Amino acid sequence: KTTSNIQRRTNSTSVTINGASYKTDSWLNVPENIIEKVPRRLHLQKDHPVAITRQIIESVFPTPTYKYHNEFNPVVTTHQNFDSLGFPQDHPGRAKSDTYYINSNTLLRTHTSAHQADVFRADASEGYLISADVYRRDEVDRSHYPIFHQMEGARSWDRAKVANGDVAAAVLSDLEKLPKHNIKVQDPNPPFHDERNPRQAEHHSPAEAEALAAHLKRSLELMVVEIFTRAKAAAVKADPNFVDEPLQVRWVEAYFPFTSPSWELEVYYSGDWLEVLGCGVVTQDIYINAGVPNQLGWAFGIGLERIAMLLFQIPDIRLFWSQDERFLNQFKGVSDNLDSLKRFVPFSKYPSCAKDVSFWLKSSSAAGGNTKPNVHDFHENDVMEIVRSVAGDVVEDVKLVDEFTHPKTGRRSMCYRINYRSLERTLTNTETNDLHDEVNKVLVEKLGVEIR
Ligand code: FA5
Ligand code: MG
Repeated sequence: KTTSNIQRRTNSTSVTINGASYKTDSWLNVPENIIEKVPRRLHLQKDHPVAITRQIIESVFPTPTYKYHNEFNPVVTTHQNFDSLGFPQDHPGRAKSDTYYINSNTLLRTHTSAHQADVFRADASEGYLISADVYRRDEVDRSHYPIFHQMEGARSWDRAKVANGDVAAAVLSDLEKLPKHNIKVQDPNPPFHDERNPRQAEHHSPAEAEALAAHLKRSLELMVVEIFTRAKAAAVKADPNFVDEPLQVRWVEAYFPFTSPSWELEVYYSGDWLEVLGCGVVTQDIYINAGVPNQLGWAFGIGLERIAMLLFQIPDIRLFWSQDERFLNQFKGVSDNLDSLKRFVPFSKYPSCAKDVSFWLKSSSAAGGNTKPNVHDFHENDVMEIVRSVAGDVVEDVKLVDEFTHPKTGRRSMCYRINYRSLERTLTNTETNDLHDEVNKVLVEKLGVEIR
């Protein structure tokens, strides 16, 4: 059981998103509170920190080499989001517990990579940036929200167009034209591990793969330098005595079905390594299937909120959705003058109120026969979504605080702690109690649990 019908009229057979109507079926699991937010498109709202972050990254990947696509429809097919990128049929990302489906083959994109193949096919240009809202069922805390924004970038070279067909030389010559930087970079040594993160030997010579990787890494390092230079300028404006630690980045091997080799870029930030993006050399089958087999290149995907939180020192991801002037006014004018960027000054923090809910899970084969009390058809993301659907943006986080299985009956019990706190005002006791009662009620209705 998933919580597919939260706050939805049970007889509806279609949903309307951005003015278009889509047929639904039993796969529908997008709650109303998500559908309502689809038209917001924060990456396009002038002076919004997500849009400002997009503009700063765009400035590092200039036109005409890179074309910008910022208005792609968030409703895509399972083919676009998964199949075209080589996701195996049993990949966990396809599960209803992780992804918002409208029907069995239509969903809200989980990443901007959903548009990769289409853009390669439609327009054999040198490069692109795609910025867009993306949707994932996930945990609830200050850095996770079911809608966030990504930017995807790619740079391709065409064998038929480069001098002497020598792609490696062309890529290295483009690399020479990029600015240099002097930050500290840690890279895997040796740089390639073909046994676990292979170059595509059937399609690319080692020299080509090395040149593409070098161009990719320098391009993305330059982006991080730009962001952190602006973050530092904002910090100095807030405190003239601000002293920063020298910027350090590292490349970590990663896996994506649509790139090989693949890496993640991490930045050392207030005592910890923070993952900021995923990237790699584009799997050649994607170009081949898109009808541009002569092209080869690299791609990356970055989370815009994660960067914006660093840049502006925004402490809670819910703030991006705030319509409160005390939030929005702080960024006025920055879209037209990126140098005027300042740190966010938090307005007063309102009190929080933590409440626990404990319940017994339902055993899954209730209807007759073969009861297996230890098998539970339960996914934590369902709890997260019920809390978000009932209480909206006044939930700060939801954490599992206790879990046990009864030794005799085999029944499983869970206890979650829900932290209620508005970013905009003080909640009354009655209001918090009412919300919590409603959460309890909906947990029982939708998940069939028994409150303890
Ligand atoms: C992807 O989504 C890949 N499509 C990225 C990619 C593109 C790889 C092109 C290769 C080529 P991933 O799920 O790791 O990968 O997300 C990419 C980035 O999005 C992360 O590095 C992070 O910055 C951001 N991100 C991911 N999940 C969240 C989240 N729940 N909240 C905020 N930001 C997130
Ligand atoms: Mg990742």
